[in-house]
Amino acid sequence: MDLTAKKKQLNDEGYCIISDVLDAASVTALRDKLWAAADLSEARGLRTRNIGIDPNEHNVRVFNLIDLDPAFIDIAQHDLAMDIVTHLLGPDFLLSNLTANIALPGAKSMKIHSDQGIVVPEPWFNPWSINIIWCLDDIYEANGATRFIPGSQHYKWASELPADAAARTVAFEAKAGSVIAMDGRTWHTSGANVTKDKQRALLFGYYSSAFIRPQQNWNAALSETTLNSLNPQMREMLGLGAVANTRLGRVLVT
Ligand SMILES: O=C(O)CCC(=O)C(=O)O
Repeated sequence: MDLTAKKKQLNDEGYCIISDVLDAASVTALRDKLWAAADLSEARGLRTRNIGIDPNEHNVRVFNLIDLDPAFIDIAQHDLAMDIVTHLLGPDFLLSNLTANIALPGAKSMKIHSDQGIVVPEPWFNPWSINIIWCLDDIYEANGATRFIPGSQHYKWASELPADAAARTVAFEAKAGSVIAMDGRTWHTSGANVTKDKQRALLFGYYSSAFIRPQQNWNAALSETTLNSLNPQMREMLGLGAVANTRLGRVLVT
């Protein structure tokens, strides 16, 4: 696999797909841990269904995964993820969150959006955020694969979104164990799962440039156990240290 070519595709087309990052056993283990994490989240009082961003209860949303199982801390700082995120955003970035969306049969599309548009006001001239999407199932149109508008990473204003945006979306296709890297400016949505019995589980590692306040302050909800387990890279990526805004720092000292 030519990672250089994949990174170029991410630059040129707003996404790339890298296959065979996780082997089958790891995918199965992560899927099991994800369902256990969903149960733990519910037990802690953080709902996983009907949370207001999906049209019905057939999407299972699990937030703050790094506080639910250490396996997700490893995923959040996986070498491949770090490499691709650094490629697009540069070295100064934060992990906003690691979440999951399991689209069960009957799940329908959410509203089309760009993730960068949620955290940075328009116009959007640069990639300042990225989603690293981990496929825990094969994903394809019928089981509700994420849909995106090709070329939409170039939209600078929300007004550039075409009236027929939904019709222009294309479903990603990837095997379980793949990673999809998606420029935060790419407009996208979850697909409808029209299968009878196929699930679609995806993990979303959302990273943004360090000067952007993350979408939600999940760090404030990390347990003592999780906090004590974090390595220096993870602590830095979560913005837990008393460090300067490094991008600004570089401007001042160079
Ligand atoms: O689940 C998906 O396919 C997309 C989810 C998404 O875009 C979101 O939660 O913001």
